[in-house]
Amino acid sequence: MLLDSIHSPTDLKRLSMSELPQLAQEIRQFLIEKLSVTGGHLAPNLGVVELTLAMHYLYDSPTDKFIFDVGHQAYVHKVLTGRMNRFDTLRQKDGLCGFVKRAESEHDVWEAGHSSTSLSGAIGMALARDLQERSNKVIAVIGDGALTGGMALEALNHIGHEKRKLTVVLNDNEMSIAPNVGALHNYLGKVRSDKTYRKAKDEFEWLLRKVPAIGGKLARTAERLKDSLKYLVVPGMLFEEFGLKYLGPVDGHDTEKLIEAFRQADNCEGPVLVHILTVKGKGYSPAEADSHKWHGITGSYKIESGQVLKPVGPPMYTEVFGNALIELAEKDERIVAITPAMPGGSGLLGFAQRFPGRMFDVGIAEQHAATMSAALAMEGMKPVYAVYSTFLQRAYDQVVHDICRHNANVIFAIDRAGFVGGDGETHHGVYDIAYLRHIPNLVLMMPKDENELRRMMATAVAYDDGPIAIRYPREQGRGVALDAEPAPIPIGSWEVVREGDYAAILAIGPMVHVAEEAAELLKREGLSVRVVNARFVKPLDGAMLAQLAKERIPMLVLEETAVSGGLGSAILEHYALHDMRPNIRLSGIPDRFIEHATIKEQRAEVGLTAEDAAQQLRSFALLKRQRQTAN
Ligand SMILES: Cc1ncc(C[n+]2csc(CCOP(=O)(O)OP(=O)(O)O)c2C)c(N)n1
Repeated sequence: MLLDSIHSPTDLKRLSMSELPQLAQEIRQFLIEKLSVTGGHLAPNLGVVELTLAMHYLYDSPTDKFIFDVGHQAYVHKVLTGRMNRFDTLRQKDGLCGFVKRAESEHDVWEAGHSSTSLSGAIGMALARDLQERSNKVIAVIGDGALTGGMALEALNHIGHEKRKLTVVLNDNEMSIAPNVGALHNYLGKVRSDKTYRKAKDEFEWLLRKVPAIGGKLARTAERLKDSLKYLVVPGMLFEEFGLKYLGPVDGHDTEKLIEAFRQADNCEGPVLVHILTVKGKGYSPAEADSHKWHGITGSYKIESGQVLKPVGPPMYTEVFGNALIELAEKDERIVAITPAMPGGSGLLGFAQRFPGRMFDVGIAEQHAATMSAALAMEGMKPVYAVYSTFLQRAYDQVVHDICRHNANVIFAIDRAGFVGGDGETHHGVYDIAYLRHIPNLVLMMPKDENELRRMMATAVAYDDGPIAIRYPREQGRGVALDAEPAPIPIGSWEVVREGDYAAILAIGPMVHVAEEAAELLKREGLSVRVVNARFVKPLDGAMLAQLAKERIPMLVLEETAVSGGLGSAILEHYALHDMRPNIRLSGIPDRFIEHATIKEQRAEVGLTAEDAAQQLRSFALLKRQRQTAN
């Protein structure tokens, strides 16, 4: 095995070019085997094996800077930079991160998780290099999906303006997670497939080589002709117009050709875009056949059959949302669904099939999706903007400026609220309460189970007074029965799910059940604890809060969200504004990033378990007894 001898890029450079295809084969086998146990981003990584080999073979990382967009396709890079023996721990607690991670290796120079940041990273590093008069290379790897993100286009615009030396590798596999969409995608398709275009390019380049020999006026005419002809026949002219030299398309599975293209790029002045064509899932037939499914696998799979082992039990919240949306849309023609490149992850594939004309995949464009939703609402539609909590961070200003300020009837379906497990710190949905609850006009709620999710969707559709958001977790439902006709819930109403007068836990989402467990633990110790499902984060249930304060009952707020700016802080503000001073403790996520692990481990890490909650209440109990004794 060649792979056994590779512990660093230096080892790779010792191989001959002709040995690289065998090494590529071994790396593929390695990834297919390792990920069959841990899960992970298999298809994107199988597609970049030769690319990553070529980069490490030719360049000198970490002096030369490799910037991977999203960072989900850096497994091969990790294999080549001494982390092969850690793949059994991929995406697990204290194990190898599923994305680029600076703490792991000096070769990881730029972290991401969210897409379309690599070109900004690349131009920033190129500028720093030039200002410090260094001569290292900067190479950004960006997929055709990530290129549709607004940030990437902003950066491209600036890169062309700055004209600094850097290489953008456009890894074109025609896929985002789902099939890529949009005009840019169509343009790349044309460049990729149009044979006459390619033939014309070859003939034209032959002609160009002849032209400089001609002198005088004729040469100037020829130059002009050259420029106008270029528009017609040079593939990638769009990028040339942006100010980048275009090279390609190059076969992204031919290491020699890739190295040749990179050498050519290095010989150019200024920024170069190398357009490479790859197959997502290359070398593993189930992944090649369905790279959407194999983009990211959460659990394990059987290598032979490609069968992915799914958890048994109740459906995920995502699925309940998707099904309920179809039911609602059958009855209400105003309903349309919007997704920024996540039709599968957001549970919208069924909706897209049932209502193809009412579903809009806008590409990786969270900001555009938000503003477009505002306009749809203002013209009488009921847009349901389905988005992961973490990616909605991108569209904060659009939510404030275009949706809430217009008081537009947009429904936000915010998936992956709370911890997300293996994707880790870049993907947790733990800030949305903090970045949404202070915006005027917005209603924000979270269900305690899948039936309440359906009721909240009915609530949202019936609500015509402005924007309304439902956040729900990345987990299976509770397995509760679903009402045939989900009834809307009065806006701002909380629910007492368990009576008790010794202390109260105010909780949302999955924490309601943690609270119930804690109450059960304490019942055995003779303490009766009330559990409140604080399902509206905004507006809060002012009447219930007043009642709780009046009773002088000690309260614990339990939420799987950043404690700073979360539900607990909203409750404290409410009491402060109403001049009430009840005894409250907050339990949520502390002020630091929480790394990859299982959701259960992440909750345990920050003290969001039933035992932790019970412990907090025991000390309340102690306090109360002390107070009683003192009185
Ligand atoms: C801002 C943001 N939105 C959505 C995602 C989810 N996401 C992760 S990878 C990906 C597709 C990227 O496609 P591409 O850049 O072509 O890379 P490929 O996986 O095909 O290699 C998407 C939509 C994200 N990471 N960041």
